[in-house]
Amino acid sequence: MPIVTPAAAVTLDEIEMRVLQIPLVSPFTTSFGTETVREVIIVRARTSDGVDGWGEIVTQNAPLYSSEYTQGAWDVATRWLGPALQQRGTFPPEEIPEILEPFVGHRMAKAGLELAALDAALRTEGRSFASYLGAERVMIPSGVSVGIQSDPAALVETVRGYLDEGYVRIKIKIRPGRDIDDTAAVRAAFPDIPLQVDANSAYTLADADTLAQLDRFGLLLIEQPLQEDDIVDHAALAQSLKTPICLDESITSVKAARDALALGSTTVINVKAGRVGGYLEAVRIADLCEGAGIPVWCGGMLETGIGRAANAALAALPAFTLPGDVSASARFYERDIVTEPAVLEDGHVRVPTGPGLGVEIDADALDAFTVAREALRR
Ligand code: NPG
Repeated sequence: MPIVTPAAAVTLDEIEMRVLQIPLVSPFTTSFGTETVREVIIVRARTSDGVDGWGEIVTQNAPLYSSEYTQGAWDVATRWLGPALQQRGTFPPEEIPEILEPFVGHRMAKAGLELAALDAALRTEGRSFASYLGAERVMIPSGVSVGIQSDPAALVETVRGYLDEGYVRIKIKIRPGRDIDDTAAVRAAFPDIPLQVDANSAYTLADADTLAQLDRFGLLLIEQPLQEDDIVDHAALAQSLKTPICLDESITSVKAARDALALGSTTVINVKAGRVGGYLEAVRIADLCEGAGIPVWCGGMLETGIGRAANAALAALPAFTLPGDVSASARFYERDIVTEPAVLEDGHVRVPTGPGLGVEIDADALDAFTVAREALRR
């Protein structure tokens, strides 16, 4: 459902950005590397009414998942995007995509600024982000993303731990050489769990025979096996696999989603607001998929309590028919930057209902993890 009631107009008197470095509870290994610290940019947008809205720019330290990375996002947000919003004066946040449209790319940076402005507008109104987006659920089923472990036996034990905590769906990361045996081990140990794999672009069409070996494990889907721009190759691969392909990195906009569906490159879509330039575009993709009968789920980028709250609201929309990567904060962080980090309740995460994102910032934690900050004033 398109957004029905626009948010209040805002004037962004101050936009403060901070780079945070937050330690992870355990190393997170994907096909593109291992992270032990989450580097992320937090945005605070203060309106002329003195209300603070919060957003999160989900770039990583290095451009390995996508071309965006922290220092690049910082530069474009402080030099171009933030000033463009402040120069616009007073505007409803729904105009942000159009205001920022002249600046090519940089979708994660745009998404973080959009979220901060939306949060500020909705806190001013006393309306929750979830109700603004059209969310219908109060709890969402929670999946967990499991990084590559030292060997298949260790992976099975890690998965067992998450299942014991109550996660309702498991996603394991794969890469060439750590795919079939890992998946086989998890499937043998847990024959009935909802299971999917994520390659993060690590394969080429020449690996089609290897990927076809995954068909015997009854997976929900295989996520992003080929490169971001391999839309035609993904369509060819889909022909040779029984396992549904779900695109992540390739879906950078509603246009990209429409093209991928038209070509038959994907039959499931992972929606991530950062990757597509914001929550408004994310809702447009969800609407497109709902209309086309394509299942969607909410991806994750190791968000702090800010982005996690926003993702829980997004995942509560009716279009989101598969469990997403919206796990408890403790999956990644010992200490979060919100006062009430998301917890797992019977395999589900609660959708915040308070004004805006419905979370309060833990100012001490925010300060403790801050390594750089800059404020833009109108
Ligand atoms: O639960 O937030 C989460 C992490 C989910 O695996 C996850 N994210 O490729 O989807 C991904 C991956 C990722 C994380 C990619 C961080 C890039 C950065």
